[in-house]
Amino acid sequence: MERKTGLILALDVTDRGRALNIAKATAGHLDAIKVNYPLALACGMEIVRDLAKDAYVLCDFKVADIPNTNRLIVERAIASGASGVVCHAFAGSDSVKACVDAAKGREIFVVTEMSHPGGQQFTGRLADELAKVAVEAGAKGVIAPATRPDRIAHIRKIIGKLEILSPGVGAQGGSASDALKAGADHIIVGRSIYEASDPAKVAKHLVEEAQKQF
Ligand code: OMP
Repeated sequence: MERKTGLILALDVTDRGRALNIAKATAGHLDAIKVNYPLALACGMEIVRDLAKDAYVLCDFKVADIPNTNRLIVERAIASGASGVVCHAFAGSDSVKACVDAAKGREIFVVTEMSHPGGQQFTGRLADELAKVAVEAGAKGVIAPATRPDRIAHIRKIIGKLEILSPGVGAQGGSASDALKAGADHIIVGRSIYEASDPAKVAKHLVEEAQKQF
């Protein structure tokens, strides 16, 4: 994922018109739009097709199944226009490898430690191993928590030059500058942008904050 602004919008709304309006209003401030289940289940994969005409779409389906099912899911996301897909590593190296192979040059990002409090319960304990699986499977990058910048710095040591996408800025309490200073390449922001009365203004401010760290 090319870094121009450092900002990925998590478009977790469930109304097609609202999603397209927010995407259009914020477009100039974004490196990518992340589509998770709420939007895809509400609007179908047609929304990925539409957004992908003008943007890098990251399908955050947190793929975590046996290799064959993972392959089928990633193939469907790519066929709908996704440029990247998020998967979990706890299903094992073979399952992550199946995602990388199915992506055929598109990008796979692997979740390490999750950003919410419960992320420390299991994923935090296994984060080193999950990050190693990402490296060994040939993933493009990992997801690491803006809510715990020290963990971003720690995971950076394990993954070397792989990309770090970091959620948890704003609504979950993390800060854009702390995450980027700790080694994140992009921040992922949802509610702070899409619940704002002026999403473009918030996105612009976040990008200004981010650019100071580049
Ligand atoms: P906000 O908390 O509204 O900014 O949204 C954060 C987005 O990042 C949501 O789409 C989450 O599903 C996603 N996310 C996390 O919040 N924490 C994680 O550990 C991983 C993800 C993710 O994989 O994107």
